[in-house]
Amino acid sequence: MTGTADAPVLVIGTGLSGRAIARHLHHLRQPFEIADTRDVPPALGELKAALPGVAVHCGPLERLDMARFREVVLSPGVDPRMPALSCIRDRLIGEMTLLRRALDNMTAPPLLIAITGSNAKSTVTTLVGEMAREAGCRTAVGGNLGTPALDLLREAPDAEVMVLELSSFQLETTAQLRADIACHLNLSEDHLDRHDGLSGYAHAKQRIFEGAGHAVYNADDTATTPGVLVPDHTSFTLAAPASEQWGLRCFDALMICHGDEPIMPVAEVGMPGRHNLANALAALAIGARAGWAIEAMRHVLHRFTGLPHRAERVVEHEGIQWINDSKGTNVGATLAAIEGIGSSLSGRLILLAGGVGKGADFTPLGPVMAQYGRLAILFGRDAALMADTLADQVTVLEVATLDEAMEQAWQQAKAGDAVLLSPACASLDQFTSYIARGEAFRAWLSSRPELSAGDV
Ligand code: UMA
Ligand code: ADP
Repeated sequence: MTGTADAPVLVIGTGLSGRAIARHLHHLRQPFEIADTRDVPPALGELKAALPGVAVHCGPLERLDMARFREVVLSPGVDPRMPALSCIRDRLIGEMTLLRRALDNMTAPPLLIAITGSNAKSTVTTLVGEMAREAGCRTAVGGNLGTPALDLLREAPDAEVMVLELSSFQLETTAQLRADIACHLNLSEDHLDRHDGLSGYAHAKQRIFEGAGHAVYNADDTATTPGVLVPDHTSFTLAAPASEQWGLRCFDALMICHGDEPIMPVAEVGMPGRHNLANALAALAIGARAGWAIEAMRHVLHRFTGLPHRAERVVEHEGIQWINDSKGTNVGATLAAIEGIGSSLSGRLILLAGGVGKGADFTPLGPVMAQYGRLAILFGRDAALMADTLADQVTVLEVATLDEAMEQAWQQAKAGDAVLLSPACASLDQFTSYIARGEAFRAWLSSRPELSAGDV
């Protein structure tokens, strides 16, 4: 039996995505087995109980005869370049290929909106989902964020709109997603180890446009321009827009505009920072294409103040803002946060950064810190590396922990300043996740006797 039609499918990975794939195949009554390269993956007993009769293989994949399987479905965290997979490269797929097949089998599939980018995916995906709901559509939101895409098929079987956040890992194994609307927000260095450098990473992201009906891209970032032919497209820019483009124009006040047409004052957008205006424009471009009422989208942009840990204003005390952007885990994200917040301040920015730098080049942070920064306080594993890069352009202070960084910031900040936690690094040297790091930022503030519990 060499990959014949009735041969089993192999699912690799027993995490969130692997379990969703397994549930999907079980629902379709397709024979499958599941593997995990860890000898004892977490919750193995629970997994076996949930999948009675399904073979579960743990440990190195070399122990398996790959030729037995019709197809191999990879979880996003599994690297398709693994040597054990080399003999079945032409039969490797991911969760999104299964999703596409399922949508093709539906009589009334939802409008599929797919969103990628190095940064701002979760923010824009959430915004677009909120806009769709406000416009009165039955809406399912998930993918790399929240519910795995395949689970949405059963959790929201009557959805009219499906909004998916897609990572480069998910797109790497996806050919011809054929999204109705595909959006690429921005490209900057991330996950380079997995994709053999920036061009491999950029290529994976570009797959979002394969077979798409309409492309939405960022006119300020050429790497987001579709590299394949898409029948129709819209773009957004933080500059004055051309006709049919989404952008910003100055009338009496700065306005979000569609071509020449003013849509809403920038001051009425609930999310802080100029970088979030790009996110608002992307969401509007998608929503307009989907045919949702502008009024509904305006409401959402006004009331949506952003997701936790993304440029989240935790407190303002004596004219100093304390902003938690713990999700700023790469240089591109922190650059956007510094520019986005810094450009709106009467004072200067105190940046709290550091952690696991993932081999990134921190040089681009220097010029923006020179422009907007008072001080960079660096903590965690790669603090010294960052300090070496930034010391020529801004005053730097190296400390051991986030708490010490906050103590220093409390002493040095002046009215009009903002203290911004946007680490440009992963958190895993000192925290369990970016969420734990953001919560530590908040906890430190709540413990200050000068701030009352209700403030933070
Ligand atoms: N595994 C192997 N061999 C490997 C690697 C992993 O067997 O070489 C096994 C692990 O032992 C574990 C399982 O695979 O049992 C984990 O699979 P996974 O790493 O693909 O993670 P999941 O739990 O399935 O979650 C994945 C996404 N994770 C990654 O892409 C790393 C989740 O995105 C996503 O929410 C979920 O599917 C549902 O779609 C998280 C993420 O960090 C939020 N994404 C990255 C990001 O946003 O930067 C891309
Ligand atoms: P993702 O899901 O892609 O990680 P998020 O919406 O969670 O995106 O935002 C992650 C970080 O990206 C934010 O904390 C912020 O630092 C940064 N960011 C937000 N908007 C933008 C943007 N338009 N361009 C670049 N970076 C951004």
